[in-house]
Amino acid sequence: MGTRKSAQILKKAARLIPGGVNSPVRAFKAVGGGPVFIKKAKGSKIYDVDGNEYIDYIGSWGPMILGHCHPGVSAAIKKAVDRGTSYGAPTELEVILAEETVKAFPTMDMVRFVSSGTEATMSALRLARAYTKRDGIIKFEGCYHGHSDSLLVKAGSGAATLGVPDSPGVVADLAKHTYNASYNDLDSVKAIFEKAKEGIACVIVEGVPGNMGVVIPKDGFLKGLKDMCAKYGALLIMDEVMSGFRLCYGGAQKVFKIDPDITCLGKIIGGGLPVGAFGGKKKIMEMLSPSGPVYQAGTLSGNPLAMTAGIETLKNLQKKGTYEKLFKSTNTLADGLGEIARRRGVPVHTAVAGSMFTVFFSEKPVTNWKDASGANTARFGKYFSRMLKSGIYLAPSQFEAVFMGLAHTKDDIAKTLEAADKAFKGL
Ligand code: KE4
Repeated sequence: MGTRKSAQILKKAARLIPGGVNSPVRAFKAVGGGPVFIKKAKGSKIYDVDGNEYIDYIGSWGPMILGHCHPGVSAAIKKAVDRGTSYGAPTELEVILAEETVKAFPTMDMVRFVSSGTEATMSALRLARAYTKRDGIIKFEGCYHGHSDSLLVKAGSGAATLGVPDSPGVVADLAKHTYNASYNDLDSVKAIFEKAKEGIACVIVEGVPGNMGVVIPKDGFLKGLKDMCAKYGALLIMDEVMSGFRLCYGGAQKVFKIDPDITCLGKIIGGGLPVGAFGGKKKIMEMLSPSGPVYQAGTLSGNPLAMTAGIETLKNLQKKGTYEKLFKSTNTLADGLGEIARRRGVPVHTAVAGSMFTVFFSEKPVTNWKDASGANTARFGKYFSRMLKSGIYLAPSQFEAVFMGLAHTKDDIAKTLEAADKAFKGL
């Protein structure tokens, strides 16, 4: 049916909203062409304003693990609306979701809700700096933790040198306190701990990276980070905004048996409404205002509709067989795509973590940003566009993930593999 209406709306949108979008990755810049504007979604499908139907593997970048318009979640939100949309005052709903959250993530004694993953990681950094009375932070090249200034910082000339802003507007004086190590390389972390003149407050790491594409932690890497943090008196912050509830009902820390000092959550915990969270040990969390001196706040933090969506989503995720079903469909699709690529003579490397995966257009395995950035992004762009034309809605970037949901059916997977067989041909 073409995408004429999307193109028309984009023209108007671009006059009013930078790039016509409210989050850059949605603009399709990495793959060319213009974005399709969405009109509605249901289950595993998403529909654009021209009436095209797509099988949706973005799922709002992770939150829609139950599928769009899940009947239980939608009904609960509709009922909640009639009780009011926001009070700016405490509600029992926040306590219910807090209880559920610390039950799912027993490494947390307490949790604070915010409205995005960015807010969660930004606040976690402030808390770690206050708790340790140190300014330095270590992150990993290729990992993304939202757009707060200290985290929009790339490696300087060498891994152990001061960070430099990864975006104009990030103050160099702040960026220099952020150090970038190489993922899966404990020596690069040790070098920073040893060389950084200032003390390191924390190491922040994605539970399983999904923002350079999915990259699997090598055996012992995460444990090594935890041990190194203990040795140097730094906190380990595990950013599970993407991996939490996606790798299992307890995130990467449950899969890899890691005990982080602070965990950040988002996406799924809001069931499609704006929720982020950060939580950790009592002695750290109690430093947060109003119990302690570390200020952090938010008008819509703990919003009753968002809490309702989160509670309902987590309730459904605990149903028997949920993750077995998710993992089965994830592996069926990931293996199928790898098989087709091989048959079509296209070198790919597939990385699967729970119910998310990435097909890297790479001749070799991807273990860090250096490997990932060597992927053939032009070939990915062609693949993406061909799949979109066949009604398959993938993340418009090689450095993102496929998010499987419970609403994806065997028929969806068959149709996706059929489309892939055509897309890989002559790629
Ligand atoms: P938000 O502020 O977008 O809610 O969360 C930031 C964030 C923090 N930590 C991790 C591990 C994340 O993946 C994210 C956000 N993920 C991207 C997808 N790669 C969101 C999509 C977008 O930016 O539009």
